[in-house]
Amino acid sequence: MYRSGARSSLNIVLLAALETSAAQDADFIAVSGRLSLPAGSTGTSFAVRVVGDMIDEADQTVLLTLTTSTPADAQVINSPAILTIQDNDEAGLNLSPDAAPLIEGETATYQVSLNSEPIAPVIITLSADSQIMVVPSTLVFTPSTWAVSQTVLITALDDNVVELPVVSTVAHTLTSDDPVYKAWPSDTFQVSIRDNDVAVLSIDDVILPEATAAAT
Ligand SMILES: [Ca+2]
Ligand SMILES: [Ca+2]
Ligand SMILES: [Ca+2]
Ligand SMILES: [Ca+2]
Repeated sequence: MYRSGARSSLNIVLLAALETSAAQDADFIAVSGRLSLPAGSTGTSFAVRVVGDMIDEADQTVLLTLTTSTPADAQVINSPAILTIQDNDEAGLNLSPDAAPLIEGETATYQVSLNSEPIAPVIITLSADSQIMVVPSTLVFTPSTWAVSQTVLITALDDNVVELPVVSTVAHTLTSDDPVYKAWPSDTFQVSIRDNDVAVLSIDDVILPEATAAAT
């Protein structure tokens, strides 16, 4: 904006226009009021408060509109201006720890939580191969419990088969109506399993008669 008169007084009105993706009060605090632009000044400022959240979302925009109370005294240009609210949240699955070494028969636990607030419940289905038992098989995180860690118990199954060390995985498959978590790829917990079985070889006692010399 610029001033052309000896003294101007501008009304400032903040609008959330149709193309705006931000929501008043949830994403920003609307502001309106009167700014004075005294003679000799080249500019002034006003503050817009942006509301922080924990939701991973696209950047959002708000249109800032200036109007003058005395149109003949000043001309407003570049209105509306676009305020872009940059998102600073990142969705993700937290596995802590994300791997464990186990000997057959041993158990371990790890913690699971989400890294950002979902807008719908997130259901995580856990699945493992035949070397591991995992409990529970399902975890549910809601918009109010997403940050509260849940515990998973894993057991390396104890068989009687002599095996080489193997790396098994617990897969975490997400389903949700939340657009970010809905498309989230499966994360895995890795388990390095060592065998506890020993190969046993035995040889039986044997009785053999002396070899008989052939008569001549
Ligand atoms: Ca945030
Ligand atoms: Ca956010
Ligand atoms: Ca075993
Ligand atoms: Ca075994």
